Amino acid sequence: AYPILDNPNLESKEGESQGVAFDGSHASRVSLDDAPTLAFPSISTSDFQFNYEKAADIIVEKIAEFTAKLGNARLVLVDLTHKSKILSLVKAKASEKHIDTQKFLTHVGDITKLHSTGGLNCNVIANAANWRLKPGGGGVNAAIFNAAGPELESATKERAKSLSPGNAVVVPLPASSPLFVTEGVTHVIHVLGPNMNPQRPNCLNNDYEKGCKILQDAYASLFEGFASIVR
Ligand code: AR6
Repeated sequence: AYPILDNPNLESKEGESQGVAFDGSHASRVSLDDAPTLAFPSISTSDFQFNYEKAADIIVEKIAEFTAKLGNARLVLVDLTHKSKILSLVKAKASEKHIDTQKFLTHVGDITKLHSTGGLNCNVIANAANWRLKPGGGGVNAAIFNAAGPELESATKERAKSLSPGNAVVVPLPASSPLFVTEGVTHVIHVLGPNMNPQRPNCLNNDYEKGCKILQDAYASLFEGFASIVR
């Protein structure tokens, strides 16, 4: 029911108006009610050292494609601090492209505490995973596996043993997982992006032609995975 999503072919269409800054201070006043919502981190731009400008272009391009087909569902790009370079870049580019502000938001906060500390209801969260789909390794992967408990590790194993760059795997979270109980997260989507860090597996040695293609595929797989849950 939740296959590994491989390079989906997707139509493209742009959204309408500007993306809203959705920081903690506004969270209680802006309601996302019960619309299906995917919160996702910027894939590959921290430990995997992918260029911010190029990543921001790809994020906005893929959001423009998908907001048009998501019905009332919403996408939220999350990062830990207000100083996040990728959040500022994506906000600016989303505004230039007139992305629909009802369908795409940015949010400053911990992706594992969106409901409890951010007042934001997101039923699906994405993880910037490693190819082994293992806990640890730092970054958002360590945070999500820690917050979700061993339930996520076993549920992940049932779906896939590994992931190749540019792909995503949808994992339904057991109702006993702390992330389900406290945050209302029902699915985690693991995504593997392109790696530009020579200390990590499958380093692309600055080959941005390949890297951009893989990052586009990664977001397409992620958003297609989310769409498969919403449908
Ligand atoms: N909440 C929200 N955003 C976060 C959080 C959090 N708790 N933690 C980090 N970020 P990274 P990558 C942001 O390095 O570059 C792992 O070790 C962070 O600021 O987690 O794809 C895996 O095992 C950045 O914007 O992922 C892989 O081996 C974004 O999440 C490798 O690192 C992604 O940063 C993946 O590297």
